[in-house]
Amino acid sequence: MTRRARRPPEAPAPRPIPPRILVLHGPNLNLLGTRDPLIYGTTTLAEIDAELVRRGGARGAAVETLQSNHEGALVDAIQAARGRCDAIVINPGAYTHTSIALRDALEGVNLPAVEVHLSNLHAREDFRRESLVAARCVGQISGFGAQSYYLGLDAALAIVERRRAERSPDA
Ligand code: CA2
Repeated sequence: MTRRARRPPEAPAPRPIPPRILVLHGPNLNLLGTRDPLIYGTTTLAEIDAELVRRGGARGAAVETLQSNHEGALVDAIQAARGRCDAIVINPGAYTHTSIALRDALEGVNLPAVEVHLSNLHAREDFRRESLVAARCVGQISGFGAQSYYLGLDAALAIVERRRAERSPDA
């Protein structure tokens, strides 16, 4: 009787590290759902955050969220994401139109970022048409209400997944 050589048990495929996405909300976005529903909708920030975490989880990603009314706190959060997060989704609120500091922070961490806005910046006052952070983001999503955040998360995850596939095509 011939004996077949026993094949060594295959090593289990390493578990992929879940993508980690940081979602940042700028000043006054904590007021969502309490005022100006015609412009910003009726969904609260807590509801948006919970939905982002849920959608991220369904795609095997960890989503962390932070709202701040302070420019420096947002800069700190962007800097702290370096080496810890894979991408950033950011609604800088009114800092969109004023903040060189946020623009520099995004440039400094070199993470893919997606800019999101609830309202359509191009259908409002002229000063809202300019975004100082846009050039440091992969793209901008504006005008879809809370859905802008969910589209932003989709875009961020697609970018992370594509980059991972490019780095290790056989994984
Ligand atoms: O459309 C957006 O998401 C904005 O980033 C919102 C900012 C505005 O300054 C930007 O031009 C566009 C304002 C956020 C204020 O949010 C509020 C929400 C409810 C009630 C009052 C303010």
